Amino acid sequence: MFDKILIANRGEIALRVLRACKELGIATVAVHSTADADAMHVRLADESVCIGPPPSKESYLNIPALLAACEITGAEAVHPGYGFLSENARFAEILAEHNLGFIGPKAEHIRLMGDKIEAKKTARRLGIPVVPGSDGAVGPSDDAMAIAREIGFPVLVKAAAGGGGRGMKIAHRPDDLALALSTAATEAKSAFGDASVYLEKYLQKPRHIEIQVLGDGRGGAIHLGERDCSLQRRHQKVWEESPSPALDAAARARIGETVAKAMQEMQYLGVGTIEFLYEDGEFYFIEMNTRIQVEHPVTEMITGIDLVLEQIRIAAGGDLPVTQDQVVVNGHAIECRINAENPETFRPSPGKILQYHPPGGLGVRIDSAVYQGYVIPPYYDSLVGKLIVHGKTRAECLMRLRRALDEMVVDGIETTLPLFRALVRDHDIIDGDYHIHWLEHYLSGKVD
Ligand code: MV4
Repeated sequence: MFDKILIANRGEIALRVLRACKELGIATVAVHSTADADAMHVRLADESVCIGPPPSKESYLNIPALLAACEITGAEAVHPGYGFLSENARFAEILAEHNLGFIGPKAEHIRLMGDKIEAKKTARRLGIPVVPGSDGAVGPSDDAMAIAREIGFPVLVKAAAGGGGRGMKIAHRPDDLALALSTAATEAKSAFGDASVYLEKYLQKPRHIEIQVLGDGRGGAIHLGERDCSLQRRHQKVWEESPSPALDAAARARIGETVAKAMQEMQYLGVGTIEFLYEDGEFYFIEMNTRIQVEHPVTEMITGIDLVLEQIRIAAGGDLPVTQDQVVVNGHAIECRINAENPETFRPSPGKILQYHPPGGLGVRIDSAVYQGYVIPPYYDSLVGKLIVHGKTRAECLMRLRRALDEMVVDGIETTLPLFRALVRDHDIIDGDYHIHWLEHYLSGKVD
């Protein structure tokens, strides 16, 4: 096991990693920008190193500064959290070249899944169901129209280097295809420096369902059920829950087994998430995330497995904590991402938190790094904290969530708490009847 870990992140996830290290008896090194000198992760870590000015590029993404911080403190491994360098294959390699551990997957798997076309090819090869589409990039010599007609309209043009919804264009009819292709390619070139695009059948009202996996890197891998992340705004998840209200035990077992088998075959190491669109009882692979995700607590609450702690154990060469047979899904969990934003316009609202009272009680968890008097800086994401609630059933979970949301106080800044207080009383939400476009329709006042 590692003796000392450097946490290359900030905010709630830095604190989350710190907690796992503390439980494992591992010393911690926090790094921070000058804007984060008063941050909670800095206060709670055993040591801290200032790595640069506020902009992420000069601090949390500054690889030489992070290597220097490891060198000064004698940290043996780096936990990247999510975002920042967490899916940077080159960073993982550089750490290895300096005899430092990377708490994450093998660099080759990070790189493979970063290329959406290669990821999809790999998924198909491993028996994971994919969205019908072009087999790879659509080049100038390909007859894109013939491929599109074969798939059937509407088709979606996606950037190979994309992900997170950037560089996607819908062609509803054959007449739209030429423009969709050229716009997507131009946008992809300027956003990612790679103009390659591919075609997929456009699914109209799917759900976003993702499967959590854990692999030992030696052919052992298990799945920990799904999370339904369909409630999103502009590709930002807002509410995540597990189990999905749309799945039955048979569908869950079928996709889980398929994914676990695929991860065994590729000898995946660490935590990962396979994202699917789910429509009319069928799963369609879209992407794989090779990091710990923001919404990981939802899975922790229903399985009792500490994903960050296991991630560290596995990175140090340890075994999986349980066999697939020992994974038991217990009850229901919902996470609300509470942001420092206006609840209607979603304009960021950084500033000083004047009053802070997190809710408590049975089944209520808060993952946050804020405190009364803390000033949310304007440079980073606007996550104030995650409220995660557990119950024996979805109904009990909703009941507790309603109560916890009413109890929570964050004053001095605007937050999205009022949105959640409305959502938790909405009939479609109570019925679990929503899809990936539901929230945007709701926010524009036209729920169908
Ligand atoms: C799609 C799709 C419909 N059909 N692919 C958006 C982000 C990227 N990860 C994949 N995305 C989508 N891919 C096909 N073939 C619709 C979306 C999509 C979406 C997916 C998940 C959650 C929210 C979304 C919002 C808009 C579009």
